[in-house]
Amino acid sequence: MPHVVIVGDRGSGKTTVLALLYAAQVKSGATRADDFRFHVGLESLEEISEVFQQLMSGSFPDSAAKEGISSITFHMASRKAGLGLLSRLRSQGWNPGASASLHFVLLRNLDDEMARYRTGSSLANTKLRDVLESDAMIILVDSTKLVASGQEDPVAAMTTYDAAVESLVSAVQRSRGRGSARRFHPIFIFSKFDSVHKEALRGAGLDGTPPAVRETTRRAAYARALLDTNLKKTIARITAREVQGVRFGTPSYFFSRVTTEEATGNRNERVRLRQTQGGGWEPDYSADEYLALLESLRKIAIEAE
Ligand SMILES: Nc1nc2c(ncn2[C@@H]2O[C@H](COP(=O)(O)OP(=O)(O)OP(=O)(O)O)[C@@H](O)[C@H]2O)c(=O)[nH]1
Ligand SMILES: [Mg+2]
Repeated sequence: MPHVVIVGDRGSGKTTVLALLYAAQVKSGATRADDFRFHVGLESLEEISEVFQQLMSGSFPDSAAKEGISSITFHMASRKAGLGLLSRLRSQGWNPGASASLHFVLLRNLDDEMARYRTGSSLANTKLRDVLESDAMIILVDSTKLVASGQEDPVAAMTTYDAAVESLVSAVQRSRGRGSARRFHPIFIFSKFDSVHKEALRGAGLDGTPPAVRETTRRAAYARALLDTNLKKTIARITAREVQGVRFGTPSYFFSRVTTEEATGNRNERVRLRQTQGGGWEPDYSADEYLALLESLRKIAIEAE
């Protein structure tokens, strides 16, 4: 089964992103019931349902749930697969070529893990092989930590994180044989983009709204304007194509936003809910981004299988 490694600093929004990815699958399953279905592997069902329910009741994942998820499996199936009406008529059923499973491995405390890795011991609490053999890496970028060019702080969390991600990517490169046919897909998710500092955007000459999912080129330029300053080493590593024979897929970029209601008195910051077309409720989040992310994950899974 293909593996996706999710890396992110402590508190960078990993659990929230997973819960929103789950929410997007629920949405996708509900609105395209005929074409799409998914389920979560039994071993992670309870944990993901819990954080999902917390979001649905307006809260961010609580610290009890936070400790839970270190790996999760999503199974996705589609009847469409872009194969057109003919094949649909022919098969009249679920298209095996369009079903995909993905195993996600979460790496927290990346800095500690990499320090341990460099001293020769295996990545703590994780299946080292899953990480090194992964097909894709989701690199979480905590948008609240982004700074403008010239404002970089050599001891800031983002700088440390950049070095840790870069060394993880190069560990993946080293572990692959020369000329390995499998592609490795870097995926950047800007978490908490609703709370990005205006100065970071202004400093990069960007406005507050990233170009739409379909505008691939403009969108990449927008993301790179932020990453070239904030994740220099990682970007340099990933754009040095085919180093040691590893083929990198074109990086993709997604922006995760949640509408929040400010903390008041004894109440924590809340996630705003909105009504869905069907009359139900869902968190007010960047659903388009997540549906696009799901689609690209599905493609990666199919390519890898
Ligand atoms: N405004 C805003 N805040 C967010 C968002 N996502 C996460 N947060 C905040 O960041 C905190 C941590 O989010 P989590 O999803 O628990 O982060 P994590 O990376 O799983 O944290 P650990 O598992 O403790 O490392 C939340 O409690 C929220 O306060 C977001 O999209 N927008
Ligand atoms: Mg967490």
